[in-house]
Amino acid sequence: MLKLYFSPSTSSLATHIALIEAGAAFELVPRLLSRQETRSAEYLALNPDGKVPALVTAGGNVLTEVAATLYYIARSHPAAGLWPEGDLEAEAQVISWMSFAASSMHGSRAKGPEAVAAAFDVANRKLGSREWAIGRFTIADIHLFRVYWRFRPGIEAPIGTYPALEAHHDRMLKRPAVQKALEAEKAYE
Ligand SMILES: N[C@@H](CCC(=O)N[C@@H](CS)C(=O)NCC(=O)O)C(=O)O
Repeated sequence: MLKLYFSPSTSSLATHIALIEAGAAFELVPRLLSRQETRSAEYLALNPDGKVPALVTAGGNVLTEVAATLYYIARSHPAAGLWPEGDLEAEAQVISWMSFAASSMHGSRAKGPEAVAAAFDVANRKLGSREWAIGRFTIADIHLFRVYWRFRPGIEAPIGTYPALEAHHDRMLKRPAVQKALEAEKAYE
């Protein structure tokens, strides 16, 4: 069984959502940031970077970085259709979106609210009129949603500033897997 080391409402939420979307069998292992549990010797032995998520795969390997965990889950559960297998252009677009979410979007927080707003503006324009990041639902949407959902309350922008992102966010919140993951993580806050 897959094992997800997580802390509620953090980057690991994306992996948690993907596991549920995929219908994977998994165990949740809390390592709370609020208690600095990711800084323990035990956790650092698992992930020297001291960050969540960390996913223990079916092969017993520890996988870190949101994008890698989402890729692993999507590819190991093909029936869920979270990865556009065999469509090279679409596969590359998913990687492009996840790289953007992990670097430009997630990385913007350390630079302050103006940088977050600038990254949101780019994401909003990239998304445009599409319902999902690459046109159909994939792991790119899970990654994009998690970063926007978490960082949006930290910036002062009236409703309507990022219409495409806001609509994407609302669409994601309607997904049972997203609701289930958010509900499950509440118990650890
Ligand atoms: N690049 C990493 C970022 C993961 C990350 O920043 N995780 C944060 C929570 S959102 C964390 O565990 N921080 C703990 C720390 O820095 O001590 C990824 O994509 O997984």
